[in-house]
Amino acid sequence: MVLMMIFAEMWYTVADATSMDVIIDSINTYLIQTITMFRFWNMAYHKSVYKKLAKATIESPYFDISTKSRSALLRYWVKKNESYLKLLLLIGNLTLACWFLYPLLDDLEYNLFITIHTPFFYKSRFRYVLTYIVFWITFYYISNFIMANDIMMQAHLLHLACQLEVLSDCIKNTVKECQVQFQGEPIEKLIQNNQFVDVYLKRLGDIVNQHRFILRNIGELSVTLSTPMLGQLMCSGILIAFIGYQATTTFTENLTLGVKSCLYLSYNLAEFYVICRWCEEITNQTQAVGEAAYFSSWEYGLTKHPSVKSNLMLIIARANKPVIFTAGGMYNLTLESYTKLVKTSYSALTVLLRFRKS
Ligand SMILES: *[C@@H]1O[C@H](CO)[C@@H](O)[C@H](O)[C@H]1NC(C)=O
Ligand SMILES: *[C@@H]1O[C@H](CO)[C@@H](O)[C@H](O)[C@H]1NC(C)=O
Ligand SMILES: CC(=O)N[C@H]1CO[C@H](CO)[C@@H](O)[C@@H]1O
Repeated sequence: MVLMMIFAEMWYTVADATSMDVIIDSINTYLIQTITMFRFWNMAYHKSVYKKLAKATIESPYFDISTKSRSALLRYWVKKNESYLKLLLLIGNLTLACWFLYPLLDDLEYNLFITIHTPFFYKSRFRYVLTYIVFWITFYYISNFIMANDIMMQAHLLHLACQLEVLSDCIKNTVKECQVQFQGEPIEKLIQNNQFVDVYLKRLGDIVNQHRFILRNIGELSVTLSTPMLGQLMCSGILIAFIGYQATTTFTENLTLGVKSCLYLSYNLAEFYVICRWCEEITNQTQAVGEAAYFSSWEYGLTKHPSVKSNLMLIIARANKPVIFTAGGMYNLTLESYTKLVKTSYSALTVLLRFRKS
């Protein structure tokens, strides 16, 4: 359905478009659909990776949220996920509402909300209503497909950030939590106790396993995401410039169309922001794991056991090289690149506006 829609929209651009504004308008619609299709295909192609990621939080035996502070961490991330999900859905649906309304509110007769080539004549009252409803259902479905894709992407990234933060908390509190089983005897005494050292080592081993497991998942995800994110970056750049252009040129003439453009612009800005923000968060969290290992109370003399030392060193060494998500290996997905992208798009927008004036 999406492909048919994109095809019909491109047909319109090639065959019927009359001005630059119309061409830009149609590019705005099919660019976002194309990149979503590409991302969806990529996700379907790497289904096994995403399946593993989806199960990683609940099915990992070492994902330990037994303490109050760690279940609070989990709740924090659940809440974050929910609020960003609501934000994206809100902006998306407001955009759609304006999108569907503007052809009904302006003074043109029988115009549709997308620039599309129809192989039949629809400019009579009955046919127009029918065509409008069919396109409305199709377009609404496709738009929700786009939003669902973005939300799924965010959920995958948030899970990883949450797992990493929980792991950091586990590492920081390892000694304290092992102490509990020994009625809170002072640590200076406990390090002489072989039973305690065994308990501690077992726990540390679990943590090392969980760390390796999470890092492997992140590595696989970042490999599968690299190409789609490069596409997303380019599309977002073009879309932000073009929609910004549309918003500035139409706002004074057709208010609903102007509002629609502004909302659509916000959606695109928010979508890419969410991706960059959570990718950076994961990068930061992978680093934080190393710091947590440093603050894990090793200084009481636990490191005189060689395997404690090597396990801690392993964690720190792995955390020393933070995972950075990239778009095609060329751009780091961080908030800094996001700012750069928005700035570039803004420059392109001013060029477009100057071009229009002359
Ligand atoms: C990641 O860490 C850097 C440097 O400490 C900080 O400036 C940035 O705000 C952090 N990013 C997020 C998303 O927390
Ligand atoms: C991406 O981040 C790494 C590590 O911080 C840095 O070495 C590299 O230059 C960055 N790449 C770009 C394109 O900014
Ligand atoms: C794209 C579109 O609907 N443009 C209309 C905006 O409003 C002016 C005047 O109200 C119309 O002439 C345009 O066709």
